[in-house]
Formats: sequence, C-alpha cells, structure tokens
Amino acid sequence: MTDQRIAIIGAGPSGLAALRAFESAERAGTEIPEIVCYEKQDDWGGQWNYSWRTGIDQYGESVHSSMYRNLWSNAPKEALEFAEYTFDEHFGRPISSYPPREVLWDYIDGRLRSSNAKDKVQFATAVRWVQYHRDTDTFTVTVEDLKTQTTTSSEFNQIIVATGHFSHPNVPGFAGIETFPGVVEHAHDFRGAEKFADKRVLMIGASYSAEDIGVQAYKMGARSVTLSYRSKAIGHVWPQGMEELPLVERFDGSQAHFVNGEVREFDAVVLCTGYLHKYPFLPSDLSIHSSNNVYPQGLYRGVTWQNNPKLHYLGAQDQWFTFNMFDAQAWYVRDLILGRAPLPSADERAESIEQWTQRFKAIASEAEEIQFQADYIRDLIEQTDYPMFDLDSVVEIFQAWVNDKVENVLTYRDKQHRSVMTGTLAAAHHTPWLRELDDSLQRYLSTPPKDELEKLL
Ligand code: FAD
Ligand code: NA7
Repeated sequence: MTDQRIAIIGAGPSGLAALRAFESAERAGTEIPEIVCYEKQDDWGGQWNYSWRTGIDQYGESVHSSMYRNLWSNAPKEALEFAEYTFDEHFGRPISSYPPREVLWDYIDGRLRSSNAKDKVQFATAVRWVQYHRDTDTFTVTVEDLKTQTTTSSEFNQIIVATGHFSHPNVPGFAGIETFPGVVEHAHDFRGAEKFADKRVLMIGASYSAEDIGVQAYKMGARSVTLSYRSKAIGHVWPQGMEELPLVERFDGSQAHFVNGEVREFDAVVLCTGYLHKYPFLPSDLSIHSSNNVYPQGLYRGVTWQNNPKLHYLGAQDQWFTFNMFDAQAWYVRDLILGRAPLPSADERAESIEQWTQRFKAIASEAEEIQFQADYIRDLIEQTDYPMFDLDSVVEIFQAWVNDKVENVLTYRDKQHRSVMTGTLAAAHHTPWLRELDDSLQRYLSTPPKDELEKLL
C-alpha cells in the first residue's frame, strides 16, 4: 500500500473530506498511500473561498466560485454538519441555523487547520490532463503550476475527482436578448445585489439561484423582482414586489414577453439557469455526462467510475445534503483504496447501479428525492467507520426548511433547528436576516449593543 500514489483534484469541501478521511485512518495507525491534492486556487474551500473576481482570475484561469458576497447558508447548517466535527466543537457555543458564507468557510477550514493536510495540497496548480494507461493500470496527471507557468507530469494509481459541478454556467439563449440594453449576467458571475436597488430585475430559472438571488435583490431594495420558470414554478407565497411568471418567450429591448402573453419592462436580467458537468482535464470516456441530478449515471455507489474503478468522483450529485454526504463518500472511497472495503465485480456493480437507477427514476416529489439521498448516504456510511447519524431526523429538518421557505422566504433563515449530532438547539441570531447588511464572521459572532439591535428590529 505504501508505494501507491493517489491524486485528489480540487480542495473544496469534497477534496477536504478526502484529505480528512485519509488523515483519520492515519491517526488510527493505518499506513496510508502518498497523497497529492491539486488545487487551482490559492487557498482551499472551493465554492466557499469567495472571490470578487468574475470571468478570468489573476492567473488567466476561469474563476471557479459562483458564490456571492452576501450568501448565507441556503439550508439549515444542521443538515450539513459533519458527524465527526460538530459546530459545537468548532465554535464552542451554539450558533444560528443559517450562517453566512465566511462562517461556514471557517468551519470547513477549522476541521483541518491543526492537521498537516495543507502539506499535501499543491495550491495554484491546475490539473490539465489525466491519462489512463491500460498496460500499467496507472494514470499520468499533467498539471500547470500557475505561478511559474510550468507543466509537469507524474504517475498515480488512483484518482479522486473533487472539482465540483457548479462552476461552468449553463447559458441558454433567448430570442431578442441581444437587444436588451441593461445588464445581463449568469448567476455564476453575480457577486452582490446592491446594484439592483430601485431596479426591475428578472431572474430566469426556478431553483436555488433564482430564489436566493431574487431574495437578495429584494433585500437590497429592488423595485420589483420577477422569476421566470421553464417547467415548474417555485410556488412560494412571495412578498409584495416579487412575482413568478412562466418562461420568457422573447425580449424586445427592455421588454420581456412571457409565454402566457404578459409583458414586463426590466433593467437587469440574471440567468439562474444552472451549471454543466464539465471536466476539461478528463477524456470523454472517464467524464460524467449528466444533467444536475441526484444519481448521475456511470458511478458505482455514486462515486466510483464503473468503467474504470480506479477513478472516483466526490460530490457529483445534485445536493440536498452537502458536507456530511461528501464525508460519507470520501470515507467509502478511502476504504476502497485502502482495500478495507471490497470492490465488487463489474457485474455486481452494474446490478447495484441498476437498482439505484430504478429507484432514482421512480422519484416523484422533492420529499422522495431528499429521502433517496438520505438512504444513499446511509448505505455508504454502513460500509465505513464514519459515525452513523440520525439521517431520518435530518430528512425532517429538510422538510421543515422547505415548508418555512414556502411560507415566508424572507424569514426562514431566522428559524432554529436542533443538531442531530449533539442535540444542541441553534441560537437565535442577534439580527433578523432581512435587516443584517454585514455578512462578516466578525459581525456574526459579535454581540451588538442593545440600542443598535432595537433599531434593527
Ligand atoms: P467545489 O466547492 O466547487 O470545489 C471544487 C474545487 O476544485 C475548487 O476549489 C476548484 O478551484 C478546484 N478545481 C476545479 N478544477 C480544477 C482543476 N482543473 N485543477 C485543480 N483544481 C481544480 N451548499 C450548502 O451546503 N449550503 C449552501 O448554502 C450552498 N450554497 C451554494 C451557493 C452557490 C452559489 C453554489 C454554486 C453552491 C452552493 N452550495 C451550497 C453547494 C456547494 O456546491 C457545496 O457546498 C460544496 O462547495 C461542493 O464542494 P466540492 O468540493 O464538491 O466542489
Ligand atoms: P439548478 O438547481 O441546477 O437549477 C437550474 C434552473 O435553471 C432550473 O430551474 C432549470 O429549470 C432552469 N433552466 C435551465 N435551463 C433553462 C432554460 N433554457 N430556460 C429556462 N430555465 C432553465 O441550479 P442553481 O444555480 O439554481 O443551483 C445550483 C447550486 O447553486 C445549488 O446547489 C445551490 O446550493 C446553489 P428546469 O426546472 O430544468 O425546467
């Protein structure tokens, strides 16, 4: 085992879960293979590593993160909590259920801060190509050191792809959109809604990005926010000033014509039309080709490439569960690599994929999809020594969150949930989300003076 070399591509939450999984085995006395993690950014954290940049970064690479300055967790932190590193352990006191981005970055970072995991990461290094050699059953990984602009290649026995799939925007065209005189941007490039104050804003899409960027625009004083759906309306009870309409049929200057005949005038358009699975460093026979869904095809147990089981993906699914799902996947992949978990034959793997695919195809509601992902995670954890947690209670937390949003999308982030890991009830945050304009970690953890809070309530 010691002469094995493993490459992890990407040091976002999934890549960090892989580093933590190996570290945890090593701490328990297991000899682990040599691990090299390549990360194209200067720091880890993936999406949570905020960048003000859009388009191209300081190295001429496409900017990875799609997160915006004012992002607060869009689901309760109790649904993403690590089972072996809790929020109580990190913060030493209860915090609220929907922390801002920087707070969650601190939590992810904190789990590995005191370990030697950073020594295994080559930052500012982009993976350019991965080549599999059938004769030696190894991979050559070619990378570019972005600071020196030098490329090097080295050999690995197994590959873990952890590059995420919310970075390459899906940018459809709309008739006449070239005549729209205002700002048109994709959610990937959205960094803050202050510019929407007093503007009439159109979000095209009906999922997380449309909902949350729409609500951000409302918070920052947009004159109106319209969300346009293709297949199904989000269906919340929207506050005054927000509305949902079916799909835009065409633009005519600043006017948008919708398929139901309605016409509206807008100042700005945000394409909240999702992302593409794209792995430009992989040959097509090793790449996922899928829409964004909870069971992308070609992966045994949702992680191991069926046609080459030495290549693994973490976090490739659409995500209800996030950080703890990445952990469950990472622990399982680690155990496959360490030989602790048996790799079934190709036929057995195909049969398992088929069974899960049938169940995936039968999903008829959001509730069933959440349950599907909970059961998927349970199946993974059962194969490993990752601490099992009460997944059914997390499903209930998700249901409560879904209902809270339908009722009032402006206040759901003020609700408190109970950790299934520690039993701790989340703190009530000092400031209602709608009134809080400072998203920093420092402000979040502070105790603002009483008179200041009274003015905000
Ligand atoms: P990523 O976080 O995308 O990390 C992938 C890493 O791979 C990056 O660091 C990137 O630089 C690196 N990389 C990519 N290509 C290369 C290459 N060729 N070479 C080297 N390195 C490379 N989840 C939640 O739980 N709560 C939320 O509130 C939430 N909000 C979100 C909001 C937005 C706008 C988006 C886009 C996602 C949100 N998510 C949220 C989901 C988010 O995808 C996960 O939380 C998590 O970041 C996924 O982790 P990952 O490591 O799989 O991918
Ligand atoms: P999602 O969740 O993949 O949703 C994409 C949305 O875009 C969805 O509503 C799609 O509608 C819509 N879409 C896609 N193509 C079109 C076209 N051509 N016209 C109209 N609408 C379209 O992406 P998000 O960005 O919302 O969320 C991704 C992650 O970011 C998520 O994990 C969050 O945590 C943050 P459909 O329903 O397919 O008709």
